[in-house]
Order: sequence, then structure tokens, then C-alpha cells
Amino acid sequence: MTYEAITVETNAQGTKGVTLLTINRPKALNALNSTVLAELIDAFAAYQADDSQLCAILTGSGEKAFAAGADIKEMSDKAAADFYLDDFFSPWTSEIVKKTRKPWIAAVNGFALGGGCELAMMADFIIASDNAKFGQPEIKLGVAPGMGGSQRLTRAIGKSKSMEMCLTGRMMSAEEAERSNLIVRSVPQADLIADALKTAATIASMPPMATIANKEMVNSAFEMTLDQGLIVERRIFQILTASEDKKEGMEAFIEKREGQWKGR
Ligand code: DAK
Repeated sequence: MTYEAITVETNAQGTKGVTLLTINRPKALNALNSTVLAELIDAFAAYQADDSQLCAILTGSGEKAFAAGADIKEMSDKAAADFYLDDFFSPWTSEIVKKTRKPWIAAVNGFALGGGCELAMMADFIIASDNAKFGQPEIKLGVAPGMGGSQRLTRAIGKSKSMEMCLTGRMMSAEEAERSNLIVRSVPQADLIADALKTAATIASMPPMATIANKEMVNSAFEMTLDQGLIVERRIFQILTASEDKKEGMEAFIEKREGQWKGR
């Protein structure tokens, strides 16, 4: 598929195993229109299918925005029936969040508002530039978060702050987002992609099956009770002990060398 609203670079900037996806509508502050949505679904599926890649980074082009939300100009004329019948935005959760078993990082380089904030929160974790701003301003448009904002933001930063943000539509700075555990860290804007690439390179150097398993385990913590989660963790651990990479990893440690992974 040829992309018009995003760019994709595998082994990005020479970083083995790392795919860089960039939303490329800087004049519209990378607003998420249906083209971006369709192309990202396709690009995430291609990333998942490519065995040579083990970590992806999603960012926005330009210095102003990761994504300033769903495209308001595209949505403004739609009727409720259009949103309902198209099951508007539901492919995000089913196609990207659930089907991308390999890790991906959101590198938030400016505004992450509405659907942009929700998209960033779908990532496994967020690294942001120090000028980043997060918010769920949908209330000012007469609507509400519709792509997981009320749920993921609340889980990430707690009820009080999430409620205040959704009810006032105010933006949260990168500094506050870091303090509130919404993001891993903020870095100067000029260093953002280098920082994300370095982190992604570390992830991409790990044994692939164990990487997917670790992601699955952590995500289970949000889906089940502690007892159920502990069973999932134990079973996945036990399965990993049968892998060739477990044998190799332990031998490599004892022999004081780097492991050579087979992904099996
Ligand atoms: N959509 C379309 N265009 C946008 C946009 C957006 N969200 N945000 C910015 N732009 C465009 C502006 O219209 C402007 O275009 P031109 O006028 O130059 O043609 C250009 O980007 C530059 O923006 P500004 O001139 O406004 O730039 P400023 O620096 O002055 O302000 C800003 C930056 C980010 C504070 C401001 O642009 C802003 O407030 N933008 C809107 C932010 C927002 O309200 N985002 C939430 C969108 S609603 C659903 C699920 C999910 C959703 C909906 C439904 N269902 C399940 C049904 C999601 C909804 C949303 O995300």
C-alpha cells in the first residue's frame, strides 16, 4: 500500500528491528482523518507481520503536534447514524491495539489532544518532548472522549485528575504528565526521536517471543483479577522455559556473551 498521510521507515535511521511510523499532516496538526486511520491500520499490520522488526515508534511530523485529535472538519458534517453505522473509530481497538502483539512506543512531539491523546495512550508507553501537551478537550465540542480516553486516562492518572481534565478540557504539560505517570519521561524536543530509537533498539535486541510474552503479561493486569493475572503470568513463564531462547539466554549468561535469539 502506498501511503499518503503517514510515512513508514523500517530499521529506522539504521536502527535494526525498529519501525518508525510518522503521521504526516503537519498543516492540520496531524489530525486523524479516515486516511490516517486506514493507513495506520495497514502499517501496524505490516509491522506485526514483519519478523525482522520487534519495536515500533509512532510520532507526528513537525514540531507542533503528535495529533491534535480526530479531524473535526471531517467529523463536523457526519450524522449520528454515520458514526454508529461505521462503528466510528472502533477499528483502532480491534485492529491495532489487540492485533499488534509486538511493542510500540508513542513519541509525543507536541499536542496530543482528544483522539491524539487516546492514540498515544494505546501505545505500550509514551515518551514525550518537553513541549508536549495532553488533553481530552472533546467536551468543548459538545461531545466526549470516544476512543478510550475516559477509560485509559483514568487508569493511567487516577479518577480525580482524569475527571478534571475531561470536565474542563484543560491541557496537561509534559512535566505534569510525567509526574502523573501518563508518560515514562519527557526529553528536549530535539532529542525525542533519538531517545525513542535508543529505547526501541534495546527492546528490539531482546528475545522476540519473551518480548511478546512480557507485553501480554503486563496488559493482563488491566483485564483480570490479581489471581487470574498471576495464573496467566505463571503459565506464560512456564511456556517460555521450553523455548530455545531460554536455553540460549541462560547459556549466554553463564558463558559471559550476548545471546543469539531464534525467536522460538
Ligand atoms: N481537526 C482538524 N483540523 C485541525 C485540528 C483537528 N482536530 N486541530 C487543528 N487543526 C487545524 C486547524 O484548523 C488549522 O487549520 P487551518 O485553519 O490552518 O486550515 C491548523 O490545524 C492549525 O491549527 P491552529 O491554527 O488552531 O493552531 P493553534 O496553534 O492556534 O492551536 C490547538 C493549536 C491544538 C490548540 C488548536 O488547533 C485546537 O484546539 N485544535 C483542536 C483540538 C481538539 O479539540 N481536539 C479534539 C478533537 S475531537 C469517536 C471517537 C473519537 C473521537 C470522535 C468520535 N467516536 C467513537 C464516535 C475523537 C474526537 C476528537 O479527537
